[in-house]
Amino acid sequence: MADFDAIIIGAGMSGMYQLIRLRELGLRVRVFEAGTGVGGTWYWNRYPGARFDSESYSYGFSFDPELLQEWSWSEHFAPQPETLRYLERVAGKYDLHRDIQFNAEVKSAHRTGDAWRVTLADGSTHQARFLITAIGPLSAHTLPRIEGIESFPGPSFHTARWPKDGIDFKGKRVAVIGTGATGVQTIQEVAKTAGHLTVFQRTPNWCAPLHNRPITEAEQRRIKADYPQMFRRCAETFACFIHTADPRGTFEVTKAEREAFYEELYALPGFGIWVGNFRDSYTDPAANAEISDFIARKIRARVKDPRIAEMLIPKNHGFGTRRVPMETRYYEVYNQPNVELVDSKATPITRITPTGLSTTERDFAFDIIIYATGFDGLTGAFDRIDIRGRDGLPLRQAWAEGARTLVGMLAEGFPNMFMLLGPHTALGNIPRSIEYNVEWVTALLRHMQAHHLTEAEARPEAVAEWMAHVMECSIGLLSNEVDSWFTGVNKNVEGRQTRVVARYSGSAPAYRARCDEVAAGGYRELRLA
Ligand code: NA7
Repeated sequence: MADFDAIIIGAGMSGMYQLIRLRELGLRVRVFEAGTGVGGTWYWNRYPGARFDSESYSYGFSFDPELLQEWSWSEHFAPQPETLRYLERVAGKYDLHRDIQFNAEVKSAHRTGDAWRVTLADGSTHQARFLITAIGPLSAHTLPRIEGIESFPGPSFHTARWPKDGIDFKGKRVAVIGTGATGVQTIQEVAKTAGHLTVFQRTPNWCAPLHNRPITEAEQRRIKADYPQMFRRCAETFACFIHTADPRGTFEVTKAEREAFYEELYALPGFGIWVGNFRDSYTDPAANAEISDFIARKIRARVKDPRIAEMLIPKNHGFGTRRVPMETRYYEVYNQPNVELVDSKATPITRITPTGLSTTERDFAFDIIIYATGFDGLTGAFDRIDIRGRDGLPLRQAWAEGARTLVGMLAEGFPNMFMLLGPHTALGNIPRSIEYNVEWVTALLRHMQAHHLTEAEARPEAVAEWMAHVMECSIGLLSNEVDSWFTGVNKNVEGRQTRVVARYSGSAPAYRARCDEVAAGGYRELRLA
């Protein structure tokens, strides 16, 4: 059995950065990664049209000033291949590959004595004092629970398992199932070349324009000169984006001013329309109705067929209460003669067939089927590994009634297990949270080294207090009243049918302040031995 000081599961951005930091502590580290390369989300999600919705320069790593100057993003919202190249470049620069084992899917991680024993799909076993999960909040992809999926002989893929060689849609009959952020990006790209595209939409989402464009040379110089200020701003905003809520309430301005502000936001690149809106947009139903009505009017103006426009306007939730897919001419796709929209709520898909699929209404013939059906969010990736803590306690059992954590990074009963993007950490512009969490875990390990401590575990009373805070933060959010991965719902997964408080919805600065407080107080919330 191989021995390490720390095992990291996953070589996405969090696993990569954690490896860099743990090396600095002089630890012997091994990263196990199921894929054949680094990049995590950006390794797996190669579907057509995959790209950032965060401004590229606000998304990259901030810890290496030299890298910031060396790397030039080509677009304001970079496409997936560029992001993957960027992460491969980081891996090359820091020679990360020598500590990463690829094609290494972790099947189980058991706390045995004072070590974590990790077993891979190939049956090999490895152990380490520390276990760090870098498995991502949106990595456990889910196919729909529809009979006959195996019977379709043509190319058919979940968007998060897209083939490296890509797929040619030219002249093909293509189905896309799902209209979340991924489906929207996929649809607008596939529609460009497909002979015929049929979109199966169960729930429409409120989408807003991304306004992507290339970064000019002058902008590039400005971006590079401005990095320290830009990252400082991301550290101050609610969700680590460059955008943050407008301090005004929706009804504190006149109707004309409100309309002008919405127009301004709609014309702005990126998430401004979502996270830069009036402060009460997602807590006050009347305020939410205003912005929802504005976006509905935009959809009606952009989609020629009024019947299709109504199908695309959400009726069961307001704007921004689910993840807002960002789009580039998405609505105009439905004006194309080669594109058809099917209401999968009215006429659900009943079966995938050898020639396509059937709904309650009719049979469809396809050459290619694309499943843009999302992920078992936040805790799904944990469920897929048999994790057992002290006294053989399965994590699935400990979290049967919902995840319980201390600052999202530790769990009672699971000593020396640190979760980089566990449930109840601040998310938003995720790399900003990754960097913070990696540095917090690294500081804890440094503290343990300095004090000759070998074991850290969350105290039950500290977990209870943190969970009470998590619950408190979620009170009054309109997003609580909607099914989505925000509320832990995935209709394709057993046990994920009802809404729970699945995520931390306080501000990132408040989250970090609490974590800083734990560190500054000498980790009293942890049992250290
Ligand atoms: P999402 O946002 O969870 O979207 C999944 C989509 O798939 C959504 O439209 C679902 O409809 C649809 N879906 C799932 N199962 C079915 C079945 N059986 N029939 C029809 N339609 C179905 O996942 P994404 O990948 O788009 O985005 C996830 C996150 O990744 C995103 O928030 C970004 O942060 C990046 P539903 O809404 O459940 O009715």
